[in-house]
Amino acid sequence: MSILGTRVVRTEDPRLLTAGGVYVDDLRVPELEGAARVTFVRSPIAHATITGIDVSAARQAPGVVAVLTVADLDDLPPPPDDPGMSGTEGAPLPMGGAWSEPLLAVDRVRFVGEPVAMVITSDRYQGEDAAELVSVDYEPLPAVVGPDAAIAGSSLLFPPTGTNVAVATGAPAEPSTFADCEVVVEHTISNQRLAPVPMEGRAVAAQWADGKLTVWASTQNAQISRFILAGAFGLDPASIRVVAPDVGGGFGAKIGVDRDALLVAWAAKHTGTPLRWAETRSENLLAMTHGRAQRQVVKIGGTRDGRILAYRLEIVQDTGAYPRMGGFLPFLTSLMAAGPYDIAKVETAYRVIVTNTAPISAYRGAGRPEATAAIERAVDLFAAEIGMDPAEVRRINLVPADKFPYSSPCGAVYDTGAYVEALDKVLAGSGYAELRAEQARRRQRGDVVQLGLGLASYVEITAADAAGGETARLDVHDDGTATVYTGSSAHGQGHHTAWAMLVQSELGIDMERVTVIHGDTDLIPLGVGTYASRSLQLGGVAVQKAAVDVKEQGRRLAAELLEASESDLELDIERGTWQVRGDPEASRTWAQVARQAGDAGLTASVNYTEGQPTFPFGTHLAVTEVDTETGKARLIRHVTVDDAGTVLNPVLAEGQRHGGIAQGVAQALLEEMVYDADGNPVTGTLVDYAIITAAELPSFELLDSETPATINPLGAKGIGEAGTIGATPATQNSIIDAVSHLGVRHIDMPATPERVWAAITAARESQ
Ligand code: SMO
Repeated sequence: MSILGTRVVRTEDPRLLTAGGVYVDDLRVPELEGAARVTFVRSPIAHATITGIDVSAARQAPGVVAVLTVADLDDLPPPPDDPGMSGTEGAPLPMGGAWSEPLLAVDRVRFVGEPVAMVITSDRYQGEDAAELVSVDYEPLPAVVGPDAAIAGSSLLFPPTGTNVAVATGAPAEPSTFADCEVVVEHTISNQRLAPVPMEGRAVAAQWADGKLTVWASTQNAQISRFILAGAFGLDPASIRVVAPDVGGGFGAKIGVDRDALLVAWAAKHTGTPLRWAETRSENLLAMTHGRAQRQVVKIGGTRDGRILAYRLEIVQDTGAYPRMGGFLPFLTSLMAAGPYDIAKVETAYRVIVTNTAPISAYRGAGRPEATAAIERAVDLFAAEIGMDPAEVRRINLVPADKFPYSSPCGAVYDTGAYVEALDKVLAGSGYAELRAEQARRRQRGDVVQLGLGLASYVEITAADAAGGETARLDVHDDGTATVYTGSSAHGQGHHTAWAMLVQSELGIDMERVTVIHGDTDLIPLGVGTYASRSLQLGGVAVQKAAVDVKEQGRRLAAELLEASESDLELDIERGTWQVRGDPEASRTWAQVARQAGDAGLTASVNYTEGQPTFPFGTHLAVTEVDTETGKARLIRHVTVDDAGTVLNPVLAEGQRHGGIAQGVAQALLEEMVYDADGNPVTGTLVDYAIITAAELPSFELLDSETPATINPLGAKGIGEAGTIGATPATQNSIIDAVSHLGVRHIDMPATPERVWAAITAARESQ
């Protein structure tokens, strides 16, 4: 029996759970012997001109090696454009040029947390003290916070551009779009700003020796990081080595390396000292990128019997102080705007604005959760307006199974799907009808604690940049062990388990005898890394193809050893041996076959570029109890189908769903990165920024569904982001549903007790 599809426990865990991982700040390598510490001096003001920086006192402080400002940057080439994902064709990217981000603030700061100077000290604590002595003269400017202030433009972040709107694109509202609709509903909704909060914050170490730069970074992509560093320093990539050791989560915010990491690498050259930097939790909340941050206007229309005919989504994407990948997110939101529904007319339009807040970039789903949140709210608003059960409205409008591949009006081609089946499975698996009956009883009795049912059906694009490909090399050694070198980059997902399973299933080499290496550009110069739920469908396929290649080489070598014809040979997968068909007595092991390969070695390299995006889908049902007197909402059940094609290892897939659901529920219930009107972050610690814990969550009820992708030989789609995408609107919809009989139609996220209570009170007062 093949190991594929079986519940193999993570081989990573014994080490991570006992000895612990080795993260950047744990590294004790000879190259970093005597490394000094970097401390950033960051702007305490959201928007100001800098009229002077005095570092003289700081330079005299104990342990100080150097204090650097922009004046010291003269040995650097001009700043690079956005260090992010390469832009998908058609997306206007407002990066670089007039909007470009200096490495250190030049004469203006644009968000609280922006790096203004760097203090290099022997010990970390000395850096904290010396940084306090750097005196910066700020002349405050009016801060731009939120869409209205940005669009009004009375204060500009980049005065030469004449505007805070970096991009405006899309379809103008066409009145005829909604002409055939009997019912039209419109609403403005907030997809609030979130902080990624990886357990390990950003961390970088850098060393220059003999003209070669080595950077250890907590990153999702060593190879992309190398590319960014090469661009920033005008270096040949061959003279840079990037190593990603254990990485404690990324969620999109660790794609490549950012400006702070570039500064550490540059300062290591400037000072001639190996350097380390690991941010504090406060720095992480202030100055790592944030995610989401869209204001959306949804307009949905259709017939009274539940058919949706038209949908329009207008987005204002806040991209923070500098247009990094945030400028690209609404392109993905627009691409997936129609969701899993067959809607005749769909229009999208968006603006990208700059504000005096931390830059926005990818965060678990990066643009697609925002699309799902918008249309799932719109569908519920439409259902409430026509008085139909939201499950029924979804069933009527979901793309039916016989329409795949389905060309959405937004330009995406959904590969395979069984959307109605996913919905029906969740309704049956949750006992939806009985839950509705219980809800009716509580309403009838006028219970204080009401029950809410929230659905979200979704489809998302994964591996949107599949054409970028992914690499794998597989070596089989003379002792019968094997090594995989993967361009994918593990940071919690379980790649080492998954890739070893692929080798075992193809070659019969036990996965305990397979070593997986990732994240070192000296060993793996070519690769892309892990984001956009791309790993298995690209990197995994590359590993499998390398294994198939090795197998064919093995067949030839075994034929030589057994003096038989290749066509008579077979590989016994259970034993991992080659034999003449029907003659297991005369067999050769992988060790013998590898030795036969001689000096050339038994090895195969693959750069898999034939992949295409895939479209996972599913339905989530959230069940909440809402206390109508206090406004407190509690999630009591969460039932999901998340169909990501053929599952390689249910343990890994379920782990991704668990984490994703928790993060998705967190957006609906708890999390928001808040700035006041002056651009001061007011959720700058984990006391104010409420991340979710197990105490707020029920056990998830995960239902199985596998509709294979047809584009790749593993049948795999992405699973990393799906849970987050479905869970957020399902939870939000359930809270609103719990109080909809009181007249509530919408509550913005996070649905805090205060917001829920205010919505109930406002609805009661207007009746
Ligand atoms: S938000 Mo992801 O790492 O594409």
